[in-house]
Amino acid sequence: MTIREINFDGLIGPSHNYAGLSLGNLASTRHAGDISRPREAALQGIEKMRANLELGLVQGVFMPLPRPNGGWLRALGADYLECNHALAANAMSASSMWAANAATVSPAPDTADGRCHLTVANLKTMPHRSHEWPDTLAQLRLAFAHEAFAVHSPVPPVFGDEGAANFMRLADRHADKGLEIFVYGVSGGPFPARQHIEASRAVARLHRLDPERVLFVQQSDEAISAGAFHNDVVAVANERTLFAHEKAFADRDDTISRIAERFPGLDYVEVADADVPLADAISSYLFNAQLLTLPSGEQTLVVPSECRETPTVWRWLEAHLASNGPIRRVEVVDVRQSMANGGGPACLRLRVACDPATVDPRFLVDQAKLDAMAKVVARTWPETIDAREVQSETLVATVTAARRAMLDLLDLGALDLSD
Ligand code: SUG
Repeated sequence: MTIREINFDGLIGPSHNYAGLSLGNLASTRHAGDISRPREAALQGIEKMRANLELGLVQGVFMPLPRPNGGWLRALGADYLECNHALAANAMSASSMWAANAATVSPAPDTADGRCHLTVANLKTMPHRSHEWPDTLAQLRLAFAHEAFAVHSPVPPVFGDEGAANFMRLADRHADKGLEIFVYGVSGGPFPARQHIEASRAVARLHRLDPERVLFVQQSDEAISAGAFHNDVVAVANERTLFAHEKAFADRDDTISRIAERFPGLDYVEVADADVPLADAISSYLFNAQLLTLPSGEQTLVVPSECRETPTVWRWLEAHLASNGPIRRVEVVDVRQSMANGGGPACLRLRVACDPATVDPRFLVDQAKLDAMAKVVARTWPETIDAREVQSETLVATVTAARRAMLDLLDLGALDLSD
């Protein structure tokens, strides 16, 4: 068995729009009511997948979920075209594109039964995200049907769970036994703390992790209040490297020493607030980057273009590269359409370290498949959506047909069960 890290990107769905649904996510609030460009958004996401393939990495994809979510509205006794606008916006959101929130993943080397465990996130804090999980679960059960995986239902929605966005794993190599770090929030000042420690503990139990190789660490209230609604907005880990902002964790010194004690090989790269103020880190999404190990063994950081436009951030990156630090390269990707809703390169992907041969091949991509997907997007995804006018029969028909065309292309009609 050859374990490799696979990044599964959520294909940006045809209903992508700016409804301003996420309190505490500053970009979502700032862009509420803007006109979105779903076609351009999805093509940007596809280009990001292409760039990862070009780096010699294995790349996967998840399909957009059925929108509007008619089943969810029916359970609320509502009809999409007639219900109030807020409900309709929640039913139409394309938020499953942010696949880092799909599930928490514990690779096989970490678990007692040697299987790779995935627990779907309940996403209960935000109404528009709380109804993603049944369709996400169906998709994960299909993609990871092999006996090498155990796919769990979400933890009960008394405790909020936002999946891998609040989770980090340290290991010498992806294929080695790792230290799994669950990051929870307690308070976010005016904003909700979305990840509850009890949800994280439940996931660790369900995944049959060795308690000696698990840590629960608290996100700083200051970071959440400043707009870091998920930990992956202020920290990212890859193999031995932990790359974080000075203000990412509550009680920084204690947190870092607990991590270093459990994982002595730690390579900690910290960005001081004096060099990159928290506000710049959050607006540029410096830490919402993909920190990837290339086939050469070197690490590259895939950052959004906003990093190049933020002088403190770009200066820091140039200085780090010149200093021979653990990040050897920086790649810049344009995911502006997703960024305007608070979703950077790391939000758009779920990392699963596993043997690619055990994954349903329909969920793996190569350049030819991406070419074909881009053609379907260009032909069927709406060019623009005005979030104030989503209750339109024509839009529903367009969005439904576009998703169906993509499922047909990838032979994934099995995902078209709900409406
Ligand atoms: O949950 N935005 C998402 C962004 C998720 C980012 N994911 C990670 N950090 N891993 C959220 O806040 C905005 C939707 C809107 O306003 O229309 C939204 O849901």
